[in-house]
Amino acid sequence: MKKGYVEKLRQDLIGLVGKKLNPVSKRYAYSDTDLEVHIKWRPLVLVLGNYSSGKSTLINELVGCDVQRTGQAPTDDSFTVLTYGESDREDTGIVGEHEGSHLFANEEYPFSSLKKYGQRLSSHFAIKKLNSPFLKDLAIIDTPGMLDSLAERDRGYDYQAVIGELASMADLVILMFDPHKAGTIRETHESLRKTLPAKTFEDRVVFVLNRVDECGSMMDLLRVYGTLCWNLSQMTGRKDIPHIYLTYSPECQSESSKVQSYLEEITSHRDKLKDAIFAAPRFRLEHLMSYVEHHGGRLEMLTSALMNYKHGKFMTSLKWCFYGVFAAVAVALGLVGYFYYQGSFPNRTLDWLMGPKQWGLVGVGAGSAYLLWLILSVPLARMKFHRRAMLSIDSYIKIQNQTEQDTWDHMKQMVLDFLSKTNGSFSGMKVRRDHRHVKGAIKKTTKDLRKAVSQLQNG
Ligand SMILES: Nc1nc2c(ncn2[C@@H]2O[C@H](COP(=O)(O)OP(=O)(O)OP(=O)(O)O)[C@@H](O)[C@H]2O)c(=O)[nH]1
Ligand SMILES: [Mg+2]
Repeated sequence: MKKGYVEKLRQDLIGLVGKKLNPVSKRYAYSDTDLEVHIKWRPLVLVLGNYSSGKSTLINELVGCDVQRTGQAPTDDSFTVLTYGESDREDTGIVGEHEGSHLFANEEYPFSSLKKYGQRLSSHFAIKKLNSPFLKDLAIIDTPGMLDSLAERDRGYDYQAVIGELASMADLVILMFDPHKAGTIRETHESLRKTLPAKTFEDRVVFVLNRVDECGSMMDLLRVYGTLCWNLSQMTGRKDIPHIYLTYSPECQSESSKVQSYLEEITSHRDKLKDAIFAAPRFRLEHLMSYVEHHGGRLEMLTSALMNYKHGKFMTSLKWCFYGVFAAVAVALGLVGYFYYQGSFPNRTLDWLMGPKQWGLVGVGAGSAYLLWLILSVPLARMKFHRRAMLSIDSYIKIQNQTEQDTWDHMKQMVLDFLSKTNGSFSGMKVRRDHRHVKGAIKKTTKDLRKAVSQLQNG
């Protein structure tokens, strides 16, 4: 019943994103793929970490068979998506396998946006279908181990950007370290920070210090743990330390560490980590909510900046139309004065008012002056406004906190691109309508999902 309820909610939400957010996203070139693509597939767990930190070993343990290669040196330079596949086989094993190009082209999967990273990535991306019961409710992605930043550049595709995109689709991100390299992932952390919604970052990212059996003693473990904490606080700029799971693989545990008593205290961490991974599908609703809030919030800011631009432009035009009235009145007065001194205006008031020829001339003179003013000055003023707005676009949006500042930093270039592409000529009414749609979608999602989440929590 719970499953059906969550599934229906999920479908409703995907429909809402497709109907309300997607057209807006496409119109302003916010995303080149449909927004709902990222949320329509199954719950996802992304495993990241240094090379040889034990990512593949953990995954093999979870799925119950040796599906991923493991080894001491950097072993795996590919992304592998492991998902469920039906089979009559009794034992757990691979029942289907495809290359990246198949995955990126197939609409069933959420990875089409990765196509833009080119052939190098697609030849280093694969999907394996396994008949493992663990994968019935979620898919898990094994990633190439992180290298130092110099070596990262040789991969032939933007590794950090790919990590960012995958992380934004994932319901849970496991960040794995090992005692030998406790904290060499500053860039990855930065790309996660940039792509994951700030509000859910803490819930979604799980830190793991793996291979702790290799520490040798409690003192060494404390030293490594301290180094990792220090590095994390340097990366996050925060003094509070996130929860870190201290784990090791019982299968790979070295003989010498089996007699070490310090490991007894932490044997339960491996199971707790597995429980957290098993629970990933439960984060799906929160993830969907934050997904809509995150992208909706960005689109709301984009449309709001464009609305403010349009308003500023309208006010500038109005101001110059109004100045034109002065110009017309000045011309009219000039003509009246001219005729008066020429003596062509009769002195008597009544005749003066009745003199159609002069009035006609004054009217036509003032009207033409007004038209000429409009033709010359208003477009010039609008052009000047556009140029100035492009330089001072920051003033078109009100920023109240750091989160809004981050959102704006991300959206600013998109606003500028749209303005320069359209040269500032776009329908203000359409932007206002889009803004309303986005706000409506966010409101409905948060209301429906908050209710659903609290109902589910209360059983
Ligand atoms: N002692 C010990 N060895 C481990 C543990 N986990 C993994 N290993 C070993 O460490 C080596 C690297 O493990 P992998 O699972 O291949 O590591 P990885 O993170 O997938 O490495 P890359 O794919 O190269 O990024 C292998 O030889 C494993 O047997 C552990 O908890 N303790
Ligand atoms: Mg591996």
